[in-house]
Amino acid sequence: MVISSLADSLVRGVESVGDRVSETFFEPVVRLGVTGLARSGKTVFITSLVANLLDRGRMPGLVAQQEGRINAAYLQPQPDDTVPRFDYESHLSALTGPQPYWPDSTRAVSELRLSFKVRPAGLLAGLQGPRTVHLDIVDYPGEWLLDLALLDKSYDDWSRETMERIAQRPAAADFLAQVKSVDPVDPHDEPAAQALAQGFADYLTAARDAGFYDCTPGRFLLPGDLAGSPVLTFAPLPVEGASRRRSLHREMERRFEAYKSQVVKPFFRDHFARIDRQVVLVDALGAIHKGPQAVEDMRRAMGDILSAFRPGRNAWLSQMLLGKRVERILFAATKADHLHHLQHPRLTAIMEALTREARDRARFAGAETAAMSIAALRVTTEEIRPHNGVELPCVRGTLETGKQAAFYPGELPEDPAHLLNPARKGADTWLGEDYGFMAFAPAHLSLRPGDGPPHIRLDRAAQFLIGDRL
Ligand SMILES: Nc1nc2c(ncn2[C@@H]2O[C@H](COP(=O)(O)OP(=O)(O)OP(=O)(O)O)[C@@H](O)[C@H]2O)c(=O)[nH]1
Ligand SMILES: [Mg+2]
Repeated sequence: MVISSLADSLVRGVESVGDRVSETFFEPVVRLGVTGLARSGKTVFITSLVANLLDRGRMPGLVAQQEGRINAAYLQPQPDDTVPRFDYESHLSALTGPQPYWPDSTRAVSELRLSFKVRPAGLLAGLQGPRTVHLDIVDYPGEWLLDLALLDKSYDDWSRETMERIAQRPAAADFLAQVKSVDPVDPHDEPAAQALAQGFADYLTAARDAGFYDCTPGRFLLPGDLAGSPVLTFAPLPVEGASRRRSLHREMERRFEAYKSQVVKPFFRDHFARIDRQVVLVDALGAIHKGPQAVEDMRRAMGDILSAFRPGRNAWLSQMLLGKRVERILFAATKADHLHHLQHPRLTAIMEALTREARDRARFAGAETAAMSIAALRVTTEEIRPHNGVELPCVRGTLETGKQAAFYPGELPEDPAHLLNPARKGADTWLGEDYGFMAFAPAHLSLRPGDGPPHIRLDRAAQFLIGDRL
């Protein structure tokens, strides 16, 4: 334990020296982490952000662009040879091709380097030539951050807590029956272990589909190339009294520990620890549409996710970070093009309230935070439609079927407490108001030269995240 933490800090130490050396050559690197829970909009966000940074016609809110100081932006080979490259070209052609469609789910970490040639601002403007700034964008699933909490837990604590939490969930019934049918102190038997792990993974998948966000260990849902390996072949298995050597319980415990040291820690060490700026994408509208329980569950998951940004929360992580911290965190409610802009301030207020606790702590820890409502790819237009004598602010877009439809999603409350309080109190449905959600397809685009894809406030998001470094 001591040796491995020591080695971790050494690696970070060496890396920071490397970072500093490249900074002295005036090529600063900004590492931007993009995360969020499944389907929150990470892939679309990165694709549209990069496209709009390459062709900046729709980025007036980015100050360096407004001041005409960005001479060029171009994609470059990324610095990390073992991380998959973010497949920008395929995702962009999905979104902007002749028959546009939403990109497939991506279930692993990936990276892309975008470099800028910028002229300095202010007093230095006339004295220095253009300099190069590298932006490394790292896409990773928010579920992986939830795993940080596992590091502090023993296998038995984790098993007990998990079983308590899922005891009443219909989606867990099969798995709970399965656990009852095995004796944890029986000798380890691989098929039995595999069946339990599969049962647990099936429960997690069903729970996520039912709108629960507390679905850890994160890699069970997103196994990637770890699928089928022993680090993912375990499940919670509470034991009464002492565990025996070579028992099923003992082997599960060993694998849980392996998951922590060989899956969770490397992610935090190799990716998380190096992030300077972070955007956390939240599909708040999707949760509101699913109902109060989904909103409450999302609020809690956000709190857990964000505790990773609170130095000191975890001893191992603080030691590895060596005082380095994320400098800015943006909480962005995505897919705001489902709402008429008149409702955007309300969505932002809900976003702020959803993450209030967590943001207060992050701010306390020295990071600057902001909340925004954005659409990385705007696929709707706005219109006001009369309905029963009132004018409803609607949005119009193309459905998956190719048909056009106008849609009124319901009126979000001015005071976010009207949503968050019933959610906190365990209400089953929203009183009085129904919040609809319509799946619009991306529209066929014909872009003017120099323009990126249409968006809402992506330029302001970019300004907050990286504007000061350009
Ligand atoms: N209208 C609208 N829909 C969006 C936008 N961004 C994302 N979506 C919708 O949200 C879905 C998920 O977006 P992705 O970018 O694939 O989300 P992700 O977080 O990468 O998802 P995973 O890779 O599955 O974790 C898309 O398929 C779209 O249906 C947006 O800006 N506007
Ligand atoms: Mg994705």
